[in-house]
Parts: sequence; structure tokens; C-alpha cells
Amino acid sequence: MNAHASETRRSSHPHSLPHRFHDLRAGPCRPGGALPRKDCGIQAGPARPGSESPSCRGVVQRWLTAVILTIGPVWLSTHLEGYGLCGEKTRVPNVVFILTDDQRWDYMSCAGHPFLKTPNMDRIAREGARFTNMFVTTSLCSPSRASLLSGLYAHAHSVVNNFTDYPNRLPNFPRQLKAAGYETAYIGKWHMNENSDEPRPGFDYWASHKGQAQYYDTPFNINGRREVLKGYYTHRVTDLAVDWIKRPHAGPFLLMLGHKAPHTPVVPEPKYAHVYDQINICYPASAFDLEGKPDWIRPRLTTWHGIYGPLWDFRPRFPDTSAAGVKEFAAFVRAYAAVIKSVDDGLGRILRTLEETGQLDNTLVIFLADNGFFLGEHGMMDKRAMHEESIRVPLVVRYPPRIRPGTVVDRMVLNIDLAPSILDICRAEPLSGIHGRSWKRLVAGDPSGWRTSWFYEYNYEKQFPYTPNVRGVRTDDWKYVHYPHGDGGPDRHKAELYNLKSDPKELKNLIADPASAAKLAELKTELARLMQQCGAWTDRMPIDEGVKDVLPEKSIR
Ligand SMILES: [Ca+2]
Repeated sequence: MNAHASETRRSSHPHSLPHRFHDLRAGPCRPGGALPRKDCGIQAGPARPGSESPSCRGVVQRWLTAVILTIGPVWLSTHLEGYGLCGEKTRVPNVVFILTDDQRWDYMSCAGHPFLKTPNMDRIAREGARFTNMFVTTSLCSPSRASLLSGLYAHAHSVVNNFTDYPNRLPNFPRQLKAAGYETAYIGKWHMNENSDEPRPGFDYWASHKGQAQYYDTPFNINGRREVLKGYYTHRVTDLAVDWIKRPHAGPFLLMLGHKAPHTPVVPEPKYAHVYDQINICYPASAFDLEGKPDWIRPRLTTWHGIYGPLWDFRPRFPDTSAAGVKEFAAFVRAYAAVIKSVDDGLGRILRTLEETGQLDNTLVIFLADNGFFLGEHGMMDKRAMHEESIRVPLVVRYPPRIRPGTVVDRMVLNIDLAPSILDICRAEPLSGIHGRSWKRLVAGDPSGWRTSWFYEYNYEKQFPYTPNVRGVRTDDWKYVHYPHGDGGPDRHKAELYNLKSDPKELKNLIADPASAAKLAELKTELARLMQQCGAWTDRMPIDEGVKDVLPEKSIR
């Protein structure tokens, strides 16, 4: 894009809310109303050269300067807005929300990965914030995606498996933003309802497909027109996203981009197909340390979701419990990392496009995944269980007006928090009656009143009979997990209790440890309290039909 075009785009993009939205924020500029609203030079968004009114100079400016020097920018960013110390045209950010499918939390170099380099994910963390304790409340694609949209737990939004669409009656954050004047787009993998690629409500632009798609040549529905996008999925959806960002936008926009990667069956593009061939990869030690673990984990070892299973066709002859079988596991892990490299390249293109169009610093960029992924830990592959590798996901966020570069948030944040946080930062109407909460103040350095516990739920799937029903509670330092049968009777499987502070890899199950009995009782009480608080009580779930050594239908793999 040439400089002139770029300048034109900037000037045609005021990022101001519709007038009716300003009315919500009308009122005195500060207690006492001494500052006329129109004369305030501070905006919630980044200062723009030449945007200050000359009348702001003088007394007001001196007062503001003193406040800024005394109290500091974080306080300002979180509080002044509440007093209406904003410009006539309060800027709201664009939102670019990028979601990967099944990327575990530590597959970013900024999270300490030993060989995967993700410079663009790292850039967002470096110039914004990285959430080191971001979790999903159900580690399964569709339920987690519906939680991201709605701010609700799965039992409340009703998408409890991968075959249910997002209910049309249910509000979500894109619709709230659209109602607030945002232009909205969804590009890429939607993954709720395997059988429909139809445009979903709330999006002005739609480019998605049925089900899981393929890494190459996926048929898309683009605003009602069907077209096979030839080539590598990650790059094709990035092309669409880049083109959409470059379009003229009359106001603020929301772009949601759903990647297929690194969902199985992983297929790296040729550029990265052999990039990690020289990396030595072993089974994790916890795969061989199952003492004290629940009984259902052992029969899982040789199934579709076990380390000795077929590994999504990376292991043609299975089960293979021999030491030599690690070579296929290693090949799978290398490919899993390689497809994330392509995602990172695409992320770089999107950041560059925002930069070139002068919109980067007025865009809330959010990068995260819908669930984590076991890579052999406790002998498991895939997700669904409540161990850390499954429930912890990456989350990096960039928005300089609100987030200091290099911020690290270590409090426990959940997928149900994204919707309220985005609406809060964009000053749109909040969703009512939801379970999640906004981390706007948390990311600005104010952790007061933040949650210290949360509960997890997963329902047994007949289509993937490798994980029981799961209910559990996690605090900063402890985790209690149990596996209800589904009939209201006593549990048939052993439960798990971990001291995460002394045992972060969850190797020593303390469920039968007399010294931990008081903690166990406390956590059981807390789990019941949290479930009751969130309307998950009485708790309904399917009957656990056990771990079965069968392969899932090909169409849903
Ligand atoms: Ca997923």
C-alpha cells in the first residue's frame, strides 16, 4: 500500500462509537463537573498528533500533568475513563481475535519452548501481555469456542460436545460489538455443528466451512458462495484476513480468525516439513509413572488417545508398546510444532498489515487456543481430561493504550473471561448473567478481588470413548478431580488430588494421603459451592460407558 492510501485509511477510520453509545457515557467529566467534556484532551485510546483541542491547554493541562506524574499511567487508564475524562469522540479499539485449535500453552517460544520459535506470538507478549495461567473450563473444541463467545460454562450454553451448534438465541460478544457499531467478520474454522457452513448471525462477513476441514484445498462458504480455497489452510485464511483488514472500514471492526492448526491430523507445509528432523524427542517421563493414578488411564494407553495408539496415522501399525515406537511419536510432535510455525508466520502478516494500515496500536490483538493438548503426559494424547497440559492454553494480548509492554499476568484466567473482557475494553454493552469476568483491571495491574478457584466440567462422549465424565476444582496451588459415573451413584474411578505448588507435573496423586485429607474436604466443598454458584447443580451428564479400544468414525477425526 502506498503512503497516500495508508493516510486515507487512517483518516477515514475515526474509531468512534455511534452517538447513541456516547450517551451511555455522558455526565460530568469529574466529580463537580468542572471540566467540560468537550475540552478534555485525554482520550481512552492512544493520543494522536494534533488531536488535542487548544482550549485544553492552561489550567486543565497543568492539572492533568500533575495527576499523571503523581498517580501514574496505569491508574489513569483504568480510572479516569470512569469519570468521563474523555474526548468528544472516545476511541474504541478494533479487535483482532486469532484462535488456534488444540495449541497447548507451552508451544510458544515466549512460554519457554525448547525448540519451537514463534517470533510473532513472542512479539505480542513482548509488546503486550502474556497470561501464564489461562485455562479452559472444558477442554474440547466446540464447548470451549461457545464459552469464548458467550462467557458461559458449557452446561449453560448447551454446546457440551463437538456436534452442537452455537444456539441462535444466545447472545455473544461479536453480536454485542455489532450492536455497538462494529463491523464484524468471521474467517476460518468455526467448528460448532459439523454439518453446516452457513453464515452465522452476528457477522457482516463470513468465510468458513463444515467441520474440521483439511490442511489443503478446503471448500469454504464465503458469504453464501461456495469455493475451494486451493493451497495450505493456514495461509489461505490469513490471505482472507489480510484482505479484509485492508478494506475500507467506516468504524471499528472485529475480525475473528479461526485456524485449523495445530489440530490433528497435522500436516506441515513443505517449508517446515523437516525443520525439526534433527530434534531428539522422547516420551515424557510421566507416561511411565502411573502409580496411584486412576484405573481408566491404563486402558487408554493403546487407544486413539493413548501414546501407543495410531497417533492420527503417524503410526500405521498399532498399538505399539515397544521402545522403537517412540520414533512415530517423535515424528508426530515435530509435525505438531511445525504447523504452529506456519500459524506464527500468518500472525506476522496480520500484524504487519495492521501496522501498514496505521491501525496496530488502536487494535486489541488477542491470540489464544480453544484447548490444550497432551503430548504423552500420563500416557495420554489429545485433550478432555483435567490435567494441566489439556486445560492450559496460550493467551497473549496487545493493546498499548491499556496494556504495558512486557506485562505478565499470573492469576488464573478462563476462556469464559474473554467475552466480558473484550466488551469491557471496547466499552460495549456487557453480556448479562454470564459466568466469566473482565480482566481489564487485572491486566492493568490491579488483581484485587480476582478469583482464587474455578471448576472444570467435561462430559463423556460416546464418539470418543477414552475419557470419563470429569468434574474438578483448581486453585492457585491445588487441584481435585473426580470422575462421576453419571447415574448419581458413587464414583467408580479413583479421584485425583495434586499439590501443584510442590508437584506441578501432577505426578503424585494425594487422594489417599491422610495428611491431605483436610485439603481434600475443603476442595470438595469448594467444588460444590462453585458448581451451585454457576447453576451446574443438579449436575447432569451422560452415563460413563468406559474406555473402549475402538477407533472413532473417520468423518469426525
Ligand atoms: Ca480444539
